[in-house]
Amino acid sequence: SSAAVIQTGDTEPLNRQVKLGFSQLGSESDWRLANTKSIEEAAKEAGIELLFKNAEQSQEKQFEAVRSFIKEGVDVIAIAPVVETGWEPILREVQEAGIPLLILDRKMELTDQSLYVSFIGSDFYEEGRMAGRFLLDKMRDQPGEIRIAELRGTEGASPSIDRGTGFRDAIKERAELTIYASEPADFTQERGKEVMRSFLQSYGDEIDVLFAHNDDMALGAIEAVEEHGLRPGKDIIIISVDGTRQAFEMMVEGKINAVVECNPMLGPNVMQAVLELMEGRTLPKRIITPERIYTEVTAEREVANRKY
Ligand code: GZL
Repeated sequence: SSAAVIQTGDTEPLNRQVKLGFSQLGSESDWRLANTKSIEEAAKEAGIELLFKNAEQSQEKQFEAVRSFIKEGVDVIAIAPVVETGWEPILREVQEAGIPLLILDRKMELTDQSLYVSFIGSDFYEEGRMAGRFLLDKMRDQPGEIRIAELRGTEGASPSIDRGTGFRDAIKERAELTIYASEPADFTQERGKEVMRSFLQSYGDEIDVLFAHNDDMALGAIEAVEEHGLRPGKDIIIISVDGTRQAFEMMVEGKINAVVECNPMLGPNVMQAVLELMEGRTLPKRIITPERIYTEVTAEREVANRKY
């Protein structure tokens, strides 16, 4: 692939391939697989050499990956952090090595904002709020208490924290909407099924709504609901996040009632940021992809457009 010839800060054009080290957090969901694919394809497209390491949910492995990128002498490092905390020490090593850092997808809890150049990802709080506002509308004509079960994502990950907070802030508007059960299910289909099965065994037919922090857990939960002899999307209203093709297919079948989009296709934004960094340009601190909610009403029209 052609090297990306970049005008660096000084006059000399950089006539070697730009090297990006990317620490990906895992491969737990369809969203994550699409995210990895988007980064790999966009790097190829941009003529950027991608050093890719998958940490399979281990923050320690992410630290090791970052140290290997520093040793390798990459031009830019990008990290999709599995959880929000514990990042300052390794980011200081990156800063001392003089390598610019991009934070992708999930956020880090940092006291020193100079440790990274830009965050490129979604507004998870807004995603949670959109889910909560949909539920307020959906249940407007249903009087009495509405019992909600929640499948949270990876404990300590910003999408889990912020989607939960945004959802709770939105449903505060109606006291009868209560979170009856809430457990982490790690963003995977398998854990979503197991935890939903345990909810149904404990609370049986008292659950009115399921809020799943991602589609993979929602798909697992649908299996558990059907095994329990109930109709997903009817006996239990189901709201999910990501917007994968499978979730849209479930909406067309009436088994999921609404899906909040969370766009995994960060690749083009990331490579644009890398090339601009190499030209010595300054970047915005936050680069957020616009997102919206889709419901069972619009699913039919939209399903064919889904790219992940
Ligand atoms: C959100 C991303 C989440 C997705 C899940 O940006 O971090 O992680 O919602 C994925 O599907 O596992």
